[in-house]
Parts: sequence; structure tokens; C-alpha cells
Amino acid sequence: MSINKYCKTGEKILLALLPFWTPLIPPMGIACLKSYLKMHDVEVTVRDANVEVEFKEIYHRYFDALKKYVPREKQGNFYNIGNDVLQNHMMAHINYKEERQYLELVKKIVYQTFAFYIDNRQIKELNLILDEFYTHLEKYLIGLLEEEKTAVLGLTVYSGTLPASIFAFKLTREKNPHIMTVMGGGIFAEPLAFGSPNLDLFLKETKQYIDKIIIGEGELLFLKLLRGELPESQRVYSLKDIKGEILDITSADIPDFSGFQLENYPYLASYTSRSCPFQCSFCSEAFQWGPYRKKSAKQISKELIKLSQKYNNRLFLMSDSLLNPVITNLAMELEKLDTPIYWDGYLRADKQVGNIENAMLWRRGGFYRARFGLESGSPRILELMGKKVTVAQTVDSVSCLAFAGIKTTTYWIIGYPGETEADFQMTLDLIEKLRDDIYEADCNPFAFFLKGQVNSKEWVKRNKCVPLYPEEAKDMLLIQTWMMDCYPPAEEIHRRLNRFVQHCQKLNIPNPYTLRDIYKADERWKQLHKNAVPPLVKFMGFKEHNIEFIDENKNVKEIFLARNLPQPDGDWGF
Ligand code: B12
Repeated sequence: MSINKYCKTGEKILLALLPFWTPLIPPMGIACLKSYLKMHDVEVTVRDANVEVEFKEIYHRYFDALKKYVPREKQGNFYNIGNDVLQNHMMAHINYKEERQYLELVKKIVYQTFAFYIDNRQIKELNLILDEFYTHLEKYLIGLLEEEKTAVLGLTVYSGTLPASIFAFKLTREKNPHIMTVMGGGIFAEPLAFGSPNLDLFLKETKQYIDKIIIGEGELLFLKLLRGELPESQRVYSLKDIKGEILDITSADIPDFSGFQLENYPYLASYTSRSCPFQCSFCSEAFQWGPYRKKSAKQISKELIKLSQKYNNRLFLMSDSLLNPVITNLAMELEKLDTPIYWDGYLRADKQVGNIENAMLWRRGGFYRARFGLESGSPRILELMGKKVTVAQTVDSVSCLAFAGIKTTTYWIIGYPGETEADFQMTLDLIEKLRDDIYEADCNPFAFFLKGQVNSKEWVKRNKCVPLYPEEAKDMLLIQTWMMDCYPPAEEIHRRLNRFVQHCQKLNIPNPYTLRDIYKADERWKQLHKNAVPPLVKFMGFKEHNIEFIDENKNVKEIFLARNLPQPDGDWGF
């Protein structure tokens, strides 16, 4: 039975994630909240609408249509940057009052991302797809709220899911005004960070239909809210309201994934730490989570085994901001397992990564894929970013992991403030040098936020910052995008982004988005690296009892053949 203030007998708390957020892992925020609330006798039901076929189909239809219009040479990494268009368009679509202004705004949104002008007929074709989306969403939500006898609706929100979430909150207020609506999630890390004009405007605009907002870590706050232990007259809560008390992650139970359709996600998820010990200028992790904390390797290992057995998957995406502080100890624990667990996560290219023995240990411990924020090949830009990583460390890190067969997914930032053509060329050159050791290369245009990033304050002090869209767009988008008036300008960033993509294509470095592309990328990896980890399809197969690779990590051997690899004496084998 639920022990909380808001539910009468039979009524439920429903926590959901709405479209669009790729169903790669089951929603971790919800799974952590569910598990914590359960420990305290509060039951919740959960839903991830992103696994519904109809939503997936509409998503693809929107992108297929958009792709037809955008000139090929301007498409960049289409499915990544295209999400910006989709989410802004979706938002304007539910909020506009005057059609002409709306069409003008959509034109600007598309131009901003793809540097081309879409025409009214094309916009109207996209609008029909969005109409269909919202019609379907409405049906889905009404069914859901009824089926689950909802008393509290909590949505976990990212930028990509904000339009659908706003629609859902409004609809709930209209159809079931007694339901308490609560919002939390990753969106408060950046565009809606504390103290930003965006948050002020958002709070004002959503007053009628979002009752409570929880910013940042949610476990303690949500429980207290449900128990009626937070001031009722207040609408927005953060850890400041509980004297900065943070969750003791070592005493929290494993995430609870029951209630999600797990067969739809390639990965399970878990975490070893919260927050980040580093302070890269463009990042918001430390603001979002407060002080850094981690679990012991033994605890994590036990938790991964438990999760793997309970939900029958042995491939994990670790949702830590960074794995560096725990990776070696964790690999040592997991190496002891008879049936391996494979894990994927974010890593910094620091000194310990550029060491073959470490890389081999991690590989034997099941480390499957490193998500490397490499950002730039220019020492000057890395310095400006406060990365505290050298280009030589980047090279060593990527090469060592590739040698061990671990997939190296590399992320690059294009157009960091002050990035010159020469800096950008260094990034292209570095990628070329590392071409066979890079599993995947993906890039993002530099994104600036008035609040939330480590450097926000300094950037605002030094540069003129202006809203990207005109004043009348404010009501349609709810969240403003701000631009810094500095070099390189948006058009140049767009040109570089397209050059980046073409460069990687020429070098045959993939950036897979579909399962078919991943299959091809995994094949390439196997051809390039003797120790390559099993391809993703094998894990999907595992769920159907294909256990061919069950202990393949025990057979990983050190053979010094790789091209870019630092030899144990520190010499380079070119
Ligand atoms: C793992 C991860 C990924 C993975 C998996 C994503 C996926 N599809 O599932 C990958 C690498 C693919 C990825 C990609 C991207 N990501 Co990402 N990612 C993360 C990361 C590191 C962990 C997410 C997570 O599981 N966190 C752990 C859970 C427990 O935290 P949480 O969800 O925030 O939930 C807590 C609170 O927010 C709160 N809460 C959450 N929901 C609710 C609901 C209620 C009702 C309440 C009360 C409280 C509450 O309580 C929870 C427990 O404390 C986060 C950063 C981070 N450390 O959180 C970024 C993050 C979510 N990603 C982000 C971004 C921007 C992206 C990309 C758009 C980047 C890009 N341009 O390519 C893509 C989008 C991909 C997509 N469409 O799926 C941003 C989102 C910010 C935003 N504007 O919404 C984040 C926050 C990073 C950041 N600081 O900027 N990402």
C-alpha cells in the first residue's frame, strides 16, 4: 500500500518518459526514483512511451520528410542535429497563435540547424506529421491516466521530450484537474538551469498546469514531497530546500526496471557514481548533481550481477558522468566473474587510459565501449576548455583501448568560442591519424547556456549574448536559445560540422544511428582489431539464448601489431 499524502486507496503515482528520447536504456531517472520510493513503502507505476511502435514510426516519418528537403551537402550528422529542429518545431506547433509568425519561426529553426530555407509547403507537410503525433499522444495519455487511476503524474523531462511533456501536463489539467502534476529530469541541467531567465519564464508560463517542479537529484525531494514534508505553498524544490542533503548512493537499492518493456532496449543501465570531479568549461554535470560520490567496486559488481540476473541482460550502459575514478577497481572485480558482464560508459582520455596493461585489464573485466569526450585536436582549444588532457594523451588513450578491442566512440565539439580554422584542421588531422582506432566519431556544434555550464558566467561577462529567435518566438518556444557574439559565427560552425562529417566518411569512420549501421560498424571493428568486443547483435541474440560469447573476454591476448600503439618502452610503432 502507498504511504503518501496524495493517493487515496487504489490511486497511483505514475512516472513516465514521453517522446522523443531514444530507447537505448530504460529511463534511469524513473528507475532510481521507483527503487528509492519502494524502499520507503511508496509504490509507483512507470511508462516509457518511446518504445511504442506508433511513436517510433512518426519520428522516422518526420525525419524522412525533412531529409528529402535538406540539400545533401548540408545534412551534417542529420539525426543528431535534426533533433533540435524536431523539438523546437514540436514546441512551436502546440503554442502558436498566429500562423504567419509560426511559419516564419519554423523557417528560422530549420535555417539555424541546416543553413537552408525550407518553404511553406514543406513546413505544412511536416505539420501534418506533427498533427498526427499529437493526436496519437492525446489518445495514449487519456488511456494511460484512466488505466492507471492516476493521482500523481510525474514526468522525467529532457529537451527532446519537453514539447510532449508540456502537451501532457496541459491535457491532464484539462481532463483530470485533480491529478497533481510534477516535473523533474535532465533538462534542468542546462536550458532550464537555476537562475536562468529561461527558468523564470518557464515557471510563469507553466503555472496553470505544472504543480510541482523538482530540480536536480530527485530521490530525497520526491519522497519528502509525497509525504507532505516540504512546504506546500512552494512550487519549485531543489536540494537547497533540504539543506543540501544529498543521496547516500551506497545505501540506495539497485534501480528498479520492473514495469518497463525491457526487450525493447539493447542495454540495461546502472551507475557507480554521481556528479563529476572535473570542471570542463562547457559542462554542467557538477552543477546538476552537487558533490561527487562513488560506490565501492565490490558493491557495484554485486549490483551489476543482481541486475543482470534479474532482468536477463549482460550489457550495461553506465550512466555516470565519468567512469575514470572507478574503472580499474571495477574491472578487477568483474574480471573474476565466470559469466562476464559487459559495460559501456563515459571516459576521459587521461594518463591511466593510455596504458596498455590497463586497457587489457578493462577489456578482460568486460569494458565494452568507451564514450570519449575528446572534443578537439587543438592543444589551445583543449586548454581553453579546461580539459586538462593533452593531444598525446588522447592518441595514447584511443590507441590502447582500440588495441584491447574496446569500441571507441569519440565525441567532438565544433566551433568552441575562439576555434580558428587552424584549430579545426588539427581536429581533422587527429581524426585522420587515429582513423583505424576510432570506432565511431560524432560531433556537436558548441552549445552555450546563460547558466549551468562551468564557464557560463565568464562567457556572459566577456561577450554580448543575444536570443537567437525574435521576441515573438518566446511564447511559442517557452525556452530561448542564446547566442554569444564571438568567432566562429553560426554559419561557419555549420560549414565545419559538414566538413567534419565528410572527412569521417572519406576515412570510412562510421557514425551509426540505426541497428543496420551498428552491425556494419561492428564488422569493421572486428576486421581492424583482433581483440574486438562481441558485436551488439550478439547481445540482442543473448536474450534469445545465444550464449556463444559467454566467456570470450577470458581469451583476450596481447599481440603487439597495432599501428598507433605505444609500445611498453614508450616508443611508437608507426
Ligand atoms: C547516459 C546518457 C546518455 C546516453 C543514453 C541516452 C538515452 N537515450 O537513454 C547517450 C550517450 C546515448 C546520450 C545521448 C544524448 N544525451 Co545524454 N546523458 C546521459 C547521462 C550521462 C546519464 C543519464 C542518466 O541516466 N542519468 C541518471 C539518472 C538517475 O538521472 P536523471 O535522469 O537526471 O534523474 C534524476 C533527476 O533528474 C530527478 N528526476 C528525473 N526525472 C524525474 C521526474 C520526477 C517526477 C522527479 C520528481 C524527479 C526526477 O531524479 C532522478 C534521480 O536523482 C546524462 C547526464 C547525467 N549524469 O545524468 C546525459 C544527459 C541526459 N544527456 C544530455 C544530452 C543533451 C544528450 C544528447 C542530446 C547529446 C547529443 N547532442 O547528442 C543525446 C541525445 C540522445 C537521445 N536522443 O537519446 C543532457 C540532457 C540535457 C537536456 N537539455 O535535456 C544530459 C543531462 C547531459 C547534460 N548535462 O547536458 N546520453
